[in-house]
Amino acid sequence: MTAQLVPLRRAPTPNLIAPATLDLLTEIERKVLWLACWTIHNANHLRPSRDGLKVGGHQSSSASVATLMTALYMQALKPDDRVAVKPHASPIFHAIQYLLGKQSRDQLERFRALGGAQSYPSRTKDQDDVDFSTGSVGLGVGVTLFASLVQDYVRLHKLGDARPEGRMVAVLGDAELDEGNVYEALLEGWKHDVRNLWWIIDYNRQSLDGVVHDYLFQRIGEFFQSVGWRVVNIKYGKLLEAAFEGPAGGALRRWIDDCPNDLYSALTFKGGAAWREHLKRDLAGTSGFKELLDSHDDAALQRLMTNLGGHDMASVLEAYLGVEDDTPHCFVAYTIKGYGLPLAGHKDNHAGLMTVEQMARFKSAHAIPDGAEWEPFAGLDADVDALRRFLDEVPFKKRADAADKSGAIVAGVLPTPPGATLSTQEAFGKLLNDIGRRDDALAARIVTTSPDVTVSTNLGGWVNQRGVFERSLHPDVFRAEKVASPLKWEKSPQGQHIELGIAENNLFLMLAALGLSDRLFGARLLPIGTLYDPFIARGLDALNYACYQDARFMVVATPSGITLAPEGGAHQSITTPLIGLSQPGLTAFEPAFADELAVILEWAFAHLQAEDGGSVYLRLSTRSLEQIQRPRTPELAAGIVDGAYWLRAPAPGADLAIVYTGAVAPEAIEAHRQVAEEVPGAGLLAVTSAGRLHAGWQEARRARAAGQSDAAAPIETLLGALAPDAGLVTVTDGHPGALSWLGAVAQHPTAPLGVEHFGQSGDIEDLYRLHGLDSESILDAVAELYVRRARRRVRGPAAA
Ligand SMILES: Cc1ncc(C[n+]2csc(CCOP(=O)(O)OP(=O)(O)O)c2C)c(N)n1
Ligand SMILES: [Mg+2]
Repeated sequence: MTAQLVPLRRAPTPNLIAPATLDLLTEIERKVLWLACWTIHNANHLRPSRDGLKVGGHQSSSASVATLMTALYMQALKPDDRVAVKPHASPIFHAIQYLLGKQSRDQLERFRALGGAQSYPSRTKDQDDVDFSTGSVGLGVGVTLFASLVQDYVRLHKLGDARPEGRMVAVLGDAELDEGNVYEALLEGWKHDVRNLWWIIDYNRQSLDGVVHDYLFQRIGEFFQSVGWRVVNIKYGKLLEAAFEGPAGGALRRWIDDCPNDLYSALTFKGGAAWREHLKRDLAGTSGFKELLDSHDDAALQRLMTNLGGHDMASVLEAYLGVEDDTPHCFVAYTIKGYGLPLAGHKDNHAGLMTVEQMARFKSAHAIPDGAEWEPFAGLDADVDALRRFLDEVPFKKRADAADKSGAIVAGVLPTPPGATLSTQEAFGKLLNDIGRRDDALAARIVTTSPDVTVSTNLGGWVNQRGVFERSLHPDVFRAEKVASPLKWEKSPQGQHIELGIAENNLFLMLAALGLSDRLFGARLLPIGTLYDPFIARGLDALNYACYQDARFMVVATPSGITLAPEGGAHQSITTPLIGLSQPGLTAFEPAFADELAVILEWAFAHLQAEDGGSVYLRLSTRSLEQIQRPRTPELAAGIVDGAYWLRAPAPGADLAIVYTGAVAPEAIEAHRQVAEEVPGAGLLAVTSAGRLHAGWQEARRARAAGQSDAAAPIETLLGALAPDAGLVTVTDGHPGALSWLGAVAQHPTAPLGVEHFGQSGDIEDLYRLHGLDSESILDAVAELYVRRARRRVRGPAAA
C-alpha cells in the first residue's frame, strides 16, 4: 500500500447515485462474482474431463474487478463506448453479458471448451459483445488508445453515420503496466492529443508470480500526468474513509499507507485476528484506537481493513460518474486479488481455484440453492422485478450493431506503372500516388500510416496528394518559408496519413484499430501501413494481435532480405517469409514485377473487405528490375493471385524447374536461360505468394478427403506439368523453408536456396554469391539434383 500516487484528483463526492440504485448494483455485483466463479468451477470440477488437464480460469483475477466491471457495464458505459477487458477477467465479462441477456448459459457451461465462451475475451470467437480481444497483456490496453484516434479520424473525415462519440475504455491488470508497449502508446497518444480514453487499473499489487513492488507505481501517476492524462485514485472505500474520520483515523491511515504490499496481502489472507494482532502491536497507545478495535469483531475488522476503493461500489461510481470531459483518464483502483474469496490476498492465487469444499461454503454464503447455480437472481435480496427493470434499462445494453452498411469499395483496374526498370517499392509508391489523384471512394477510404519511414518506404507521393492527419491545422512551415522540398507536410483534420514515431508495436496497434473501424465506428477504412521488413519482428505480437481480431489492413514491408545489400545484416530480414507463410489472417505476397504488384493490390483491396477475407502483407524490394512488357491476360492475373505462374512454361514431362520468388528474379531467369541450352524443356516458375500456394494445397487436400476427388490446387496443377521425378531448385531472398515445401506437393526432389545466416554489408553481386542466390549457385543446385537423380537411377531411391 506504499504507493503514494500524486493525489492529482480525488474522486469527487457529490451524491451522484441514488441509494436504491447503489443497492441494486451491489446485488448485481454479488451475482456477477458468483457466476464468474461458478463458471470456472463448473469447467474444472463438474464438467467431465477427457484429458485430465486442468481447465483453468482465474477466480482471483476475476474477483479483483467484480466491482469495477459491474459499475462500468451496468452504469457508466454508454452504447457507443468500446472496452478492452483484461484477459483474466473474461469470466466476469461473460457473467455481465449473461445478466444483460447477451450471453447464453450454454456458452458459460462450455467455458474454455470447444465452441464455448473463450478463456480470454475474443472478438472473433466469443458470441457475446467483445469490442477488443485481449490475451497478450498490454496490447488490449494500447489498442484502445489507437481506437480513440481512429474515432477522431472517422468523425473529422465525416465518415460513418455520425454516431455520438464513445469512450475507449481499458480495464487492465496492474502488471500490464510493465509492458513497454503501453508507454510507447502513451507517448504516441500524447503527440496526437488523444481524447475519450479511460484506463481503469485494477491495482491489486499482484501479478502472476506474486506480490509486486511499488517502485514502478510510484512513478505511474506522474507519468500519466506528464502526458496529459488525469489520474483519479480510488484508494479507500466508504468504511475506511469513515474510520479515518475518527480519533485514531490519522494513525490508521498512515499505518495502511505504510504497510508493505506483501504484509497487507498476507494479513488479508489470514483475516481479522491477524489484523488485530499487528494493529495492536503497532498502534498501541494511539488515542481512540482501542475503541476502534473493540468496536469491530474479527469479521468486521477484516471487512474494514480490506475496504479498498476498488471494491466499494459507491467509491467506484463516484470516480466514474465524476468525469466531466473528454480528457484521457487513468483510474487507479486499489483492489485485492481474490476479494471475497478464500483465496484473497494469497501470493500464489493467480491460477488458484477454490476447492470443492470452499466452493460449497461460497455457495451457501451467496445463498444459492442447489440446482439454481445458473439462475440470474437466485440468492439475491433485492426485488427480482426491480432487478429486471434495472438490467433492461442499462444504457450499454442499447448499443446498436456498428457495421458499415455502405457496401464494398471497388478498386477497379489499377494500371501498371510505366517504366522499363522498376523496383516493387517504387511501383508501390507510383500505384498509391495514382490512387491519390482519384476522386472516388477508394482514394477517400485509404488511410496510410508509418512509424517514421513514410518517405523511405515511398509513401511520399501519396502524402503529397492527401496530406498528414492531425486534429488541428498545422501548416507546412518549410513550404511557407519557400525551402525547396519534394514533400508537402501539411497537417490537417482532412489528412489521410497518420505519422507515427518509430515504434512498430504502435504501427500494428494502429493498423488493428484502423482495420476494425467498420465494426467499431461504422466506417470502413482501407488502412495501409509501411515499415522496413526486418522490423516486423519488432511488432510481431501486435501484428498477430491485429490478425487475431480480424482487423483488416495492408502491411507493406520494404526493403526486405539481403537485397538491400549495403544496409547490412542489421537491416536484412530472413524469417519474414515464414511469418508470411504461417500467420493466420494474413496473406503474404512477394512480387518481382510492377504488373504483378498492380494485380495483387486490386485483389488485396477486395480481400480486405470480403466476408471471408483478411489482411495482406506485401514484401517488397528496392532492387530495380528490368520489367517484362506483356499484356495483363486473365490467365496471368489469375496466376499472380493464386500465387504462381510459369514465366517459362515447361515442356510436357520436363524433368527440371527453377522456382523463384521476389527480387531474385534476374538470377533465376539467367540460370534458366543457361540451363535451357542443355535442358530445353525446363520450366521457370514465378511465385508471387508462397502463402497462397500453400493454403490452396491444404484446401485441395481437405476437399479430396471430403470426397471431392477432382479437387486440385493451383500448385498441384502447375507442378503436374513436370515429370514425376523432376527436380526443383527453389530460390528466395529469405529462409529457404519458405519454398522448400514445394517438393512435398508432388514428391519432387528439391534443392532449396535461400538465406540462413545473418548477413553483412556488400553489393548484391557479392551477397548473392555469399548466400548462394546467384545464378551460379542455382546452376550448382541443378547439377546437384541431376547427380542425385543419376545415383538414384543406378542404386535405387535410398541412394539419393
Ligand atoms: C505478453 C504476456 N506475457 C505473459 C503473460 C502471462 N500472464 C498472464 S497474467 C500475468 C500477470 C497478470 O497480472 P496483472 O496484470 O496484474 O493481472 P491480475 O491477474 O493481477 O489481475 C501474466 C504474466 C501474458 N498473458 N501475456
Ligand atoms: Mg495484478
